[in-house]
Amino acid sequence: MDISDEQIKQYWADGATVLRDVISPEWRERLAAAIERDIAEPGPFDHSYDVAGGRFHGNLRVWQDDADFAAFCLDSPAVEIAQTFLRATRLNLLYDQLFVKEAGADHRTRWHNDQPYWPVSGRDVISVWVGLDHTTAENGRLEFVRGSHEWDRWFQPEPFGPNSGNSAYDQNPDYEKMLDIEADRDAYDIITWDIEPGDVYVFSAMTAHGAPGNATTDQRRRGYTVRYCGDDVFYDPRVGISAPVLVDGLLAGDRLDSEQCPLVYAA
Ligand SMILES: O=C(O)CCC(=O)C(=O)O
Repeated sequence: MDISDEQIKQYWADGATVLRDVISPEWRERLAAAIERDIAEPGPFDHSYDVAGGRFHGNLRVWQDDADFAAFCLDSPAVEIAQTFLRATRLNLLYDQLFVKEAGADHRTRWHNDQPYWPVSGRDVISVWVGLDHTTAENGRLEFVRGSHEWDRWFQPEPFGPNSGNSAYDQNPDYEKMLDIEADRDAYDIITWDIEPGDVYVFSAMTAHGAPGNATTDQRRRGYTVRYCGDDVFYDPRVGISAPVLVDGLLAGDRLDSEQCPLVYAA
């Protein structure tokens, strides 16, 4: 795969970058079909909801119920992307997640950073967000605050919608309240890219990010994110974690290797 040094530098300097046309039509077809299966019959961690204009379909750990999602998480270009950006000698799958904003699902993904929701310590925590549609500001492209992964600010998890799947995150006294970035956008260095099917956003779990709702009447916005952890990551079940991503059987300080977080690459 063609990943340039500039893209790797941008990921580490800015906390996010974009890769063009790295997911083949064959993989996109498999993912698209798997998404329709999950919409028709959602797995157990469904966090979908309806907004006035359209439906948001969200779900996580979908690879555990679907062979095509599993193949993508365990043995697809996503693994190589994560391994390359993290320069990992070992890589675990953390989990995967669907974010489908149907036309009219005009509900913002509010600004947040991910790692406060996840039971992992370390800097080598990365998301590979696969775009399956032409995606612009109108139907919900992702936005990132440049450099925010270096802030070392842990923002208190809050629900994303009326059905977040876990709407009562415990308050962690060491976390701070999320900044109202939307109300003061000019104060932040916000970076974003339109994307086409097969492009991916690659971003750090500490990068503040969000996305507008889908304000179109006729364009879906399907996003499928896979999260991976590299060499410096250990299990760290803090207060405030999203319950579905806790891992049974692991103790604080353990490597993630487990049925839920398999090792997908080892040098
Ligand atoms: O797709 C979205 O709207 C949000 C994605 C996101 O927050 C993530 O992948 O961490």
